[in-house]
Amino acid sequence: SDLPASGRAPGPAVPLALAPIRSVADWRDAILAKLVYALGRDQRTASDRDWFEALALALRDRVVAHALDSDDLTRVAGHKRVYYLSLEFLVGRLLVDTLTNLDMTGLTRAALGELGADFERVRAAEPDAALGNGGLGRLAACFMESAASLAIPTCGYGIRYENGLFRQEIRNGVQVELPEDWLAAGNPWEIRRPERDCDIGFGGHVEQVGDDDGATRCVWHPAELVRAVAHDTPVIGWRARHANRLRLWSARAVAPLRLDAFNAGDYLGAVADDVRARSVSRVLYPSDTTPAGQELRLRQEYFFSAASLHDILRRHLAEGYDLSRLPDMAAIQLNDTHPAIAIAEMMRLLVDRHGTAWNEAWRITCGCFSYTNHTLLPEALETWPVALMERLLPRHMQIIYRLNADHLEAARAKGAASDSLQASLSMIDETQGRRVRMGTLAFVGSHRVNGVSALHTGLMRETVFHDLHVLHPDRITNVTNGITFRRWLFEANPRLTGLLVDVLGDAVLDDPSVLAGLRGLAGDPGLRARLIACRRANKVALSNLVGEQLGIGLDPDALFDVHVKRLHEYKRQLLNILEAVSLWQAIRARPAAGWVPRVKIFAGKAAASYAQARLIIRLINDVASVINNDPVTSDLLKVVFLPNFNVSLAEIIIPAADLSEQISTAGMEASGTGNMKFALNGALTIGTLDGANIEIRDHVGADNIFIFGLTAAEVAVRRLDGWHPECSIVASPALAGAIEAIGRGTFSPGEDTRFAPIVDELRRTDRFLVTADFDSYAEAQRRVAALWRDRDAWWRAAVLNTAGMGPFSSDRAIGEYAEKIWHVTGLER
Ligand code: GLS
Repeated sequence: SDLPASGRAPGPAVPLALAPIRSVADWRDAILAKLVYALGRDQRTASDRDWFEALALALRDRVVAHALDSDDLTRVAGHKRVYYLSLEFLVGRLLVDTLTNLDMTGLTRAALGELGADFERVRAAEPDAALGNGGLGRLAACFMESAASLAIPTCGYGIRYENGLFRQEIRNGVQVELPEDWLAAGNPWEIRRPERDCDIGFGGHVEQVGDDDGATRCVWHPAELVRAVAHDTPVIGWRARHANRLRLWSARAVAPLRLDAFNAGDYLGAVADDVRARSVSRVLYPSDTTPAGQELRLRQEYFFSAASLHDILRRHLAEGYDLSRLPDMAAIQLNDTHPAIAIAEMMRLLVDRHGTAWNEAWRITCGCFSYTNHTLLPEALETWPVALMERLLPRHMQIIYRLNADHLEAARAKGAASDSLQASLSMIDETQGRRVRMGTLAFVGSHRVNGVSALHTGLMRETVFHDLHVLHPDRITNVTNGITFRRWLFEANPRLTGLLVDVLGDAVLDDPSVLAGLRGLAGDPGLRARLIACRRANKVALSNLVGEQLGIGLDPDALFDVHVKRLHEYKRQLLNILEAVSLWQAIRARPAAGWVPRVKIFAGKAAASYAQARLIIRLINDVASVINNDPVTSDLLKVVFLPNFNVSLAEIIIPAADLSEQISTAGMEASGTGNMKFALNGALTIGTLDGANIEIRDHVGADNIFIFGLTAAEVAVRRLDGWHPECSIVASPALAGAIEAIGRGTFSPGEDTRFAPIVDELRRTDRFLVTADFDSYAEAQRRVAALWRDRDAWWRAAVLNTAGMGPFSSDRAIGEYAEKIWHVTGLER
């Protein structure tokens, strides 16, 4: 038959595709209709938020039409789909993203103008969706946008947290965490999909039942069910080529109200089940920290993994395919180990529910799954206590035992038979109580496992996954991270984008490799003058924000030296602030020595329970208040800590940066993606040979980046050879002076022990080798200052940075996943 497996005739996909908007008046009327008829508001009294909502609804109509169309084409073509399972999607605002990709920004400015609304204020009225912690979550959001832009049929699956990452305030220098209620006024982008809801079990017991043919199978009887409630956000690709969806699950009780209890006057008891169920999607778990709230976290992981797999199998079967064909039709990417339990769930569904034979089920599972590792930090490698797993997911624990037995048997057959090798390869860690190693489960159940930069992938093979790698030498592969240029260049930096289009033509908007054409213009004085003007305007905008928020006046002609990311000791904000203290001391000693005026800008959140990181935030703020008020240095050095770092703030800060701080202890930052955003926008990097910094150096040229410090190999040696931080401190008067000032209470008058935990860590253990790298870092900062004085040389380097960043587009990264891991292509129209 000519009919595809779906049984549907190919044809014009969506009868409801909307007619293109041809005029400002059309678009104005469409927005106004939403304001009046969907929201019930009056144009004369509408707030910025009302206009945002009306505009988002009008845009959503258009995006949804594309999504339905893309869906239909995918189904009719029998095209493979990608499923991206991620506990985090750090989406940020969607308005400008959508306008950019639909090419409707100019039209919208004009239409809102006719309606008496201000585009910039309407844009700012959108809450920033912070359903993630940092790089890992933002990568997932960039990947969703790139997959849509490349027309790769993809569905992202995650949790619709009611409260995303906390809102940070700084009070008297101290981080205060407040809930971020981004959904308080509703979310116009999303669409409820009640027909996709499903119930997810927890706890209970497993029963063996005999089949007619004498075989037995297992039936799990959960003690508790939680309903997974589906919400879709359409994701439109560049130039509206294709649209995908992000399906986020929220949790509620299957029976949200016990009417008998309510009628008896027990109002709390009547909703207790619902409150308990809803806690599963209440808050984003602070993953950058130590184990706490363990059970809730495991519940979250299983909840969204199981709901997503249920949805994937439902779609596959509804389209008329046999389960044996699942690997041809579905690529399931595990974004870190958080969804790794999906591997056991897939086996359960296939074997227990669909009666698939064990070995065939395993073939299907491994054929579908692949896993990305995002960190080698031991505290971040997930393991779950066996006892907890047995209680919460009894059938999954049985499945893991059997998978582990098969896996260890296969290892033995390949010669990995010694007790120590078997213990290291096992899915069960017996060294600290019995715990399930989710990384091992993910590795064994995937046909491909990838790291996120060349260095990181190499370290995976050599360290954490060494023994598994020997067993499966072809499994680990590298896909260096990328960023979407639509958001991080076109939207965040329209000035630079306009300039690039003038110089390189429109092609630069579609093909990042065109950026390389800038290399030939690196010495061009005309280009340089325009770049300087554009950077200066961005710096003025950031200075205005700093003035409004903190009351600190900045000189936009100073060097803006920027360190923004999560607060973590390995990211070494401490190294930066120590150098700032030492610089301040040096300027005070010789104020007239021709210093380059500098503004050190910090932003980032610390996990609430991470005391040392919180103390580093305090130190930065306390140093800032002393330095910023010192009349001797105030024209030459300022320190700024901008509160509540999020995607939207990053979009303002990054285009205004001259210098990008990427100074993690080598071997610890898996890739970094902030490093890419800054370099693309023409900031020069000061950084260690860590993560993707190495590849950035290779692409922008070693002369155009300030590399310093120990290499990953040298760090490993240092840690083994009994090095003591006191040796580095004694050898460096500048470092000793800075630590001494902090320890003496220079920045904490009346409380000289405030920073004792920091000073003690530096003097006694210094696990992140801050003291070992200090002199090298300070020397690199002097190279920075020297280059800054040579304006031609600085701007030449800046041009070469932007010119070299084409390969760091997330389109390239997604293209590699598609080819090497997912075996899928873009959908042809
Ligand atoms: C992270 C790494 O720490 C980053 O280096 C990396 O860029 C990011 C995306 O791959 O993943 N891992 C993690 O747990 N959080 C991250 O940001």
